[in-house]
Amino acid sequence: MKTSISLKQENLSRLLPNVKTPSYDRDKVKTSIVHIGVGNFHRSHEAFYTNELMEQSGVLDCGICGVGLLDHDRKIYNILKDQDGLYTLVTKELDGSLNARVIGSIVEYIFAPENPIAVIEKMADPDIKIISLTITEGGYNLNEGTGEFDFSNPVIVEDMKNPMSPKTVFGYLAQAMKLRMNCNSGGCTIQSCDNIQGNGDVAKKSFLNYVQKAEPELLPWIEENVSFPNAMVDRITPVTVAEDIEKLQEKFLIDDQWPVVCEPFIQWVIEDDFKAGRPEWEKVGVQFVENVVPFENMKLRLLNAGHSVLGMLGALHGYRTIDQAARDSDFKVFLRAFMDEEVTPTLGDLGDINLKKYKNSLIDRFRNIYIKDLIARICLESSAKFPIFLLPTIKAQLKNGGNFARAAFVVAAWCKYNDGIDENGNTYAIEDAMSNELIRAAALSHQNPIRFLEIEPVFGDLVNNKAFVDAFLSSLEKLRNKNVKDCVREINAGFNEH
Ligand code: CS2
Repeated sequence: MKTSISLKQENLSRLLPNVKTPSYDRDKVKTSIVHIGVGNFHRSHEAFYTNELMEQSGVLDCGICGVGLLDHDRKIYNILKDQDGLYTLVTKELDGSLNARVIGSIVEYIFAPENPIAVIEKMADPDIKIISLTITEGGYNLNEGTGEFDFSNPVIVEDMKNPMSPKTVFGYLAQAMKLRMNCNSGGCTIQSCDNIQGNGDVAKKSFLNYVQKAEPELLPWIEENVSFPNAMVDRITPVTVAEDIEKLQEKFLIDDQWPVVCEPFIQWVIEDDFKAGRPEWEKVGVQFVENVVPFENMKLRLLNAGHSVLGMLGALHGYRTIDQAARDSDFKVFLRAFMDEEVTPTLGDLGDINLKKYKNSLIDRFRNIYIKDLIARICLESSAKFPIFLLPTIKAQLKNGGNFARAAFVVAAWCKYNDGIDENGNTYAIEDAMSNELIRAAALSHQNPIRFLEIEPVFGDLVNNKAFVDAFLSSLEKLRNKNVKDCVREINAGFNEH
């Protein structure tokens, strides 16, 4: 048996010919992007596009310096250090074939808890033109109900007290912007890569709120010198499991401690508003547009909410992966009707986009049996996801007098999900920053169902909307008396697939 080769710069030339490796000289790469949150998604998306750009254009001034702010980032820090910043990206095609390529665009990494000053100085370096973020939907520290920045968050309180040893992204950005201003490093772009409606606007709002209290004298400089483009980001990137690591060893003879696997599909649509220039990502398929809103709405309300639909229904039924739920004919009909009848009317004018084709492609992507996207991944942090993915559809449909029965049913399914037990009696953990509140509200809802909608940071004032409350209550009652499949079949009855 052939032995596998450790992924390292010096070993790249020994890898099998079917593995694509960076052909550009990584020693010549100049860093101009700092990225906070080097998770799987960053590695399958921005780092991938940037690798492709350097590969195709030979222009090497857009290297990435990764930054980890959280203790759990120590793992990726150690691995990337060990592997010279290299990792393998494996795309799983619809026919089950695998493509492996080694990504070389991350050329530096700083682990912030070990060296906060180095992070601040790096972000303030005049060569850095973009600070990009994947800090998750919940990472922007806004209360969904009130829309206000949460200054009571203990880590924010700490950052305000100890500005030079920050813990949060806001504390770091504030100090970095201060240094940029004082050293005349020039403006830059803060680019959110999270799945949020108006992610640039949200990043701006959160950051300026923080700065207004923490470093108010900085505000005019930031207003003038920093841009926050909105963007839609897309690539389904599941959690890496042990089997992925083993497959890579067997099939490609690569020993990679943390490869990334993902679907072949990729999309990035960005508002072209970069204060200090940007890589020519359009050369590798990134779309630059004036208005990203239609793309965002379409993706968040169809793909991400579609995931939540399959995730919640699938979890109650006892499925483990999204493809299982998407291949269930009852859930499939439910999902399609949700997309067509409830989401589509809220999307407005989408210009040239062929929506029917987009929806069909989503169903195919969800059904990819090789991706094995865990339902547990989809359901985690739902308290941050529902307000972005699903509730806007309900609110828009309430406003327009449209149908939202299926969306309300999914909210009720989420309530039941928080009981932590599926219909086969298997228990699971509720992984959510608000898990205590969710579990408690779900428990109370057995006596008093409306208690779940009283979680104000999630639902805001939806609890006062009679039509929505009625739809939620009747759905929850059904779900507590019948299994989810029977409920779904009942809802599906009468709907003809287009
Ligand atoms: C998923 C997303 O987290 C979720 O619930 O819907 O991570 C999704 O896979 C990506 O946004 C795809 O681009």
